[in-house]
Amino acid sequence: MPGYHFRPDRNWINDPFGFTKVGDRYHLFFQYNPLGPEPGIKHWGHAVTQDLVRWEILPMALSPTDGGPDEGECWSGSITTLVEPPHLFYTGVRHDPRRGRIEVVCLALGDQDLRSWQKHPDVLIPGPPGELDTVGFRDPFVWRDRDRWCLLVGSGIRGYGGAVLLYRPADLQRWHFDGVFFSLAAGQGDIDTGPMWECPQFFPLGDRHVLLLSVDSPGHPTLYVVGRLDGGRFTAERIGRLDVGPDLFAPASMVDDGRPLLIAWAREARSNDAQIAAGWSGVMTLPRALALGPDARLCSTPARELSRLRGRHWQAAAIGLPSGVDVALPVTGSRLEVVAIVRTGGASVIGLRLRMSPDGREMTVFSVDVSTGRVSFDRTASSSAPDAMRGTYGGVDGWLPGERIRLHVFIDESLLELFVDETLALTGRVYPTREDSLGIAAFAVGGAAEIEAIDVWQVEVEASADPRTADHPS
Ligand code: DQQ
Repeated sequence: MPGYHFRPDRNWINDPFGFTKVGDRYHLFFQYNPLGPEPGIKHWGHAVTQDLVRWEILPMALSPTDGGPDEGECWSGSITTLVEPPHLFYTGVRHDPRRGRIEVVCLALGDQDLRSWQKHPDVLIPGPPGELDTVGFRDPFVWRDRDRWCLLVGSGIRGYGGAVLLYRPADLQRWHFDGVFFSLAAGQGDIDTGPMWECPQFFPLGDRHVLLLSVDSPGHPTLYVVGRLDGGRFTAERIGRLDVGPDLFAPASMVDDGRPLLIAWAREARSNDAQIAAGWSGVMTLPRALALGPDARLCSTPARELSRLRGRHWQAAAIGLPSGVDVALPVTGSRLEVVAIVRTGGASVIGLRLRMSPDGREMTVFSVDVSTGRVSFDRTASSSAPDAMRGTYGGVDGWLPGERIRLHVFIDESLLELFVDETLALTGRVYPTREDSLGIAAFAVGGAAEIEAIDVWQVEVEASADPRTADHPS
């Protein structure tokens, strides 16, 4: 079980949203099934933190109402505290025997602590605009462009590809469709942009804007689009993968004093039965800071607040990595932070083996191809459990290594978060079965490399993170 990442200690969570700061407290809402570790019926969970490290779970914010437009489930949405009272926009879901799933935009009004919410009696937006043949209509994201309010809704155009729909208000309780904000034809280019986009997020960054999209396709990639906002339309300059690993989805963003932050859902990569046996499913990534890199690339780094988790420390310098040899580090653990500066020398690939058993039968391999900048995550041998997902994942995002590569790794039991050169991020879940799958080794292939400097910290969960889990009334 992850120790220093945020999650309730039981039941199911997915999609964070409504990431916002009020006074000195950050709030995070999330999809929560209080009845068990399966998707079930989604409610809105609620948690707060002052330091982005220790979270306190508060009573649930929203539950379905019998006979209401959300009688099926309360799906994802967003919150604004720029008005009084705070407004919460969410997806009301119900199931109609003839029409199937019906998704509408609903509203609730909150108190100053964002703890209790009164549902607005009317449906705000009863469905997608009649003039479009859409696939899906959910996850309203509210934002203000100077003095103009906007609501983005995740959707897709049948036979074409993903689309974000724009709504404008007469007032915050009456919205009209104002056109397609952004869309892309599916099946073009190298990136899977899919048929429908969930959980749009939008924020300014420097002189650009950033749109985050969670693609509703089997590989469920999460994309960033950096571009320019012109009136009611958004034009892309660069599209990339927000995270090149297999398990990050539905990020929630906020701008904290000019610093864009995100937290995302780290999905499970094991069977439903294994999740039920564990008693919990889903976990949130660590908070990440986002910045614009060269050529409008979106760069991810762990939020600086995470250094508070650092406990026992080991460091070393000038560790040679002969080609084809695993160099085991004299430090082990299932909750670690590692920062390594690797001089690539003559190597064609450098990497780390993580959560490795002494006999090497269980291990996860994280590597960087020095000439192409491709980052790979190989979990073929991560677990001997038959129901843990295997495979090799990864990607490139136009990043090319220089002479040195900075690897920054957070290991938290089954959750690995990897950052390369303060640019690329990769999130993956692994489920080693052996208690001694705790080792780390470094390697180089195709020529020798060197770890110029390395720091490893044990992450001190008890001392630093104290996630109190209150009972969720249902
Ligand atoms: N999860 C929610 C939807 C959203 C999806 C349902 C993304 O609102 O589109 O739990 O993971």
